[in-house]
Amino acid sequence: MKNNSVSPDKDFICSDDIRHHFSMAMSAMYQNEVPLYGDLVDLVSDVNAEVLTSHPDVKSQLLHTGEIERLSMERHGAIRLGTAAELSMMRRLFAVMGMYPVGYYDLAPAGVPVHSTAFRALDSHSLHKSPFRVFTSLLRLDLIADKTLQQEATATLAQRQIFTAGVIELIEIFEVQGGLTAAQAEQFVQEALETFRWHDKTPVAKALYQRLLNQHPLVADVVGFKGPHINHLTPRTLDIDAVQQGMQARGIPSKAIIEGPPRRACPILLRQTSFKALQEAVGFKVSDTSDLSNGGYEQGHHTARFGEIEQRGVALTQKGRALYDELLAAARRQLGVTPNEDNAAQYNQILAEVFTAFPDDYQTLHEEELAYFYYQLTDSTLDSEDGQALLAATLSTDDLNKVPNAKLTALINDEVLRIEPIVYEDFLPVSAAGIFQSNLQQAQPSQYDGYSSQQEFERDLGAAIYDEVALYESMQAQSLEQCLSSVSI
Ligand code: OOG
Ligand code: NI
Repeated sequence: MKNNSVSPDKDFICSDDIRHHFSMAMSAMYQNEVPLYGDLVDLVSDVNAEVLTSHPDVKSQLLHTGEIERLSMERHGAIRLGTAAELSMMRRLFAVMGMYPVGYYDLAPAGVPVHSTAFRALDSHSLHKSPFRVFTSLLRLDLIADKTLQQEATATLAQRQIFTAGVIELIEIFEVQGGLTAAQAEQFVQEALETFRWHDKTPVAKALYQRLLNQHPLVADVVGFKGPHINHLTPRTLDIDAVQQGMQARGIPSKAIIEGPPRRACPILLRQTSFKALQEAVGFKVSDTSDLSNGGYEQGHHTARFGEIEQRGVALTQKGRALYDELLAAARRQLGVTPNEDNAAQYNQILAEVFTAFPDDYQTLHEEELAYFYYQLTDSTLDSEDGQALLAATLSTDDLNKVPNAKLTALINDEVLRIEPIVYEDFLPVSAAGIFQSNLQQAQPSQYDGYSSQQEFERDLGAAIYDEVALYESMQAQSLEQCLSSVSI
């Protein structure tokens, strides 16, 4: 490739734009591969249009936060990787698109032998330009009890190359130049897409696949394939219950339980549901190379890819999150077993009752410091010098990262400031485990005891993971700073 010597300046395409193009290309590819996903996107867009018409409050909130424009864009996908080298190169690939690892999720305690992070944009501006994110899991082969199989899996993974030579070259150019030109960016999107493509021919024999499957379906899904096919893409809805009903009405086989908190007036964190994984035909490599009657492959099937929908709510502070975790655990304890199809109605009822302990209006969530908010000037403050003077005088002596909540509450009550929820951009480990499990076709161990560590994950990743709470905190503080800097006093 030429252009190695382009100087780092205006000729480069913004990473946000590369991410946007990539997410559109990925969506088109997945729609082609899994047509049911396209039906889901249509259903979600109908439901969202209906909510925006019937709930002007929701519409005005999304206008104020800037989310309205990104609503129809893709939200998240998920992949599963096999080795530290794959994870580290994937981090470098996502960095080209302005996506960085945020949050650490250990799923082993929930019986899923992976640990994960989510690659996403970090600040509001970039998130609004393209909120695309990818939940990325690393398989933990160390949790495989059968040591012979563990070695075979390791050897199989060592032979695959999930990145094209072209994408690696472009990643290196990006790192040296500090950006990609338009032509390079376009080529990058095409080459990067190859990594996420579905392959209907496996590099392993059926017998090995079956042994991997018996160990855990996830092990087969990673080790048995040429690359980390995107396993779902998830649009964002404003009313997940309506989409769940819509799926059932259209005969789309949905998951019985919506993961996460119950339905509320003021949504918190993340609610998710999915349609079940498809059984897809795949050709397994025949080990007997003398039989090439079918091109060296024998027919079989694999179950992995599905569709998911999410509804996002306000991000919680550590205090809010602790309350969420406590209430979710209490609801599950009360149910006594893992929520499933047979106890869905009972679980939903318990969940709703238990969560009455979580305040359900934004004022109280703010006053009790349970959630994060953008501070914005009210229309009357924008029009009045008095309001602006009051704001400037009240906050003049404060460190904007640590303004006492009571002061801000007073400004809100005086209608100098208004609050708008900062949307939760991340994932939830219990929900993620539920999504994984509902899409695996056979029973698995209920938990792994092996220890997991963020440090080990970061070592494999080759970088530190961003702490999501710190990111929300700084978004909140920045919004206050913006209020102050935009007053003309
Ligand atoms: C990831 C499952 C988790 C979510 O939205 O919580 C996830 C996977 O199945 O690979 O995507
Ligand atoms: Ni997902």
